[in-house]
Amino acid sequence: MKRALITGITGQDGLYLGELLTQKGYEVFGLVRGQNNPKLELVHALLPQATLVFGDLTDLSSLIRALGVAQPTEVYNLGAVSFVAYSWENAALTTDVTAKGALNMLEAIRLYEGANAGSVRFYQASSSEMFGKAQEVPQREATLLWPRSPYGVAKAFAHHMTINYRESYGMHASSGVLFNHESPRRGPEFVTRKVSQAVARIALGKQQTLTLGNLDASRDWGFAGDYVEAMWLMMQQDVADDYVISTDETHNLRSLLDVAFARIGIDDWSGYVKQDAKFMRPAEVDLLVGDSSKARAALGWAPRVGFTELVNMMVDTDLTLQADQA
Ligand code: NDP
Ligand code: GDR
Repeated sequence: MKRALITGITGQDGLYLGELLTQKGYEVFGLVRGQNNPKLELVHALLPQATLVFGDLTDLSSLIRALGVAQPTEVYNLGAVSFVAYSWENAALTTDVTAKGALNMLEAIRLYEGANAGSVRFYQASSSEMFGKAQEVPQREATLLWPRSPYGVAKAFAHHMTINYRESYGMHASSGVLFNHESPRRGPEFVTRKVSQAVARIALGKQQTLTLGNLDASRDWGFAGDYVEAMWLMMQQDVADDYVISTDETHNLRSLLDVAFARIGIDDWSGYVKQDAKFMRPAEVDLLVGDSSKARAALGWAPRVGFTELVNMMVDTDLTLQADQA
């Protein structure tokens, strides 16, 4: 039986990946931080067979211990401070968790593997935020990294460190450069979920308006359920490598609003949406769109859920959730 250790199992991707690996017959272990993590109940409900190990990416000894408990064949490093806007206000913490945390996990695996380099396959959750001030459109594996946020810088460090451990120690370490992926499980701080929640509340008469930042931001938005399959596929390759994962389509925030409001029968959303400078970022990543042709050819991966279907799925789920709440 294959055994997988997932850091960040309480997050959006950790939950989908845990479900996928359980369906594939894996024994799943999840690293959970904090002595009383509020998301534990959710993990127990969705992943009843998973074994949870307490630890923190900033604590190397806890990672060594987690490897000893899980004895994994695959490690998926999804844990991070992942909210870009927050990373300016917490740059050192972001560096400790998102950058140095990845190094800690690589180092823990190197020590755990000993003479058996490559016996544990490692996945690093890299990000399109590393492309930042995009040096070419669309962005592919070879595009120069130019991160524009402390989060992007931290992810670039972790990405290069993953490649470095592969090249220096022969580790089976892959980096998935994933573009934005969303779902009804997305944290409410991210813009897609902020919109789907607000639109649902407006439909139910619970909220009047929605306040956003830069409406011209464009993203390549896919469905998280599709993207965890790409992570798994990378880990099944004999040779570790790096892959861009994206839909290869870009949409701006205005078209996200068009689709979300249309779902509740509103064609002109201008009276419902306000802008506030507090949601603008010190440096913006204006246009991100991926070129995932390498992954499509080498892994046989392709996204299944399109943009409109994704937004509708999120609005529909929030309509149900909001209707259930008093
Ligand atoms: P989430 O924000 O939903 O989840 C982040 C996870 O990291 C949570 O489980 C959180 O646990 C955990 N975590 C935070 N700090 C620590 C720490 N010190 N030690 C251990 N775990 C910690 O992110 P997603 O699921 O959306 O993303 C998964 C990964 O993929 C992240 O690394 C993200 O940066 C990256 N990524 C995401 C993309 C996306 O569009 N979703 C695109 C590209 C990359 P806790 O419950 O304790 O808070
Ligand atoms: P992002 O996602 O920064 O791309 O990072 P987010 O949804 O936060 O922002 C997307 C774009 O929307 C603009 N925007 C707003 N964003 C938020 N959160 N709130 C607002 O009110 C708002 N108004 C406009 C932003 O300026 C931005 O341009 C996500 C995270 O999951 C990262 O961890 C991951 O690495 C990248 O995606 C790929």
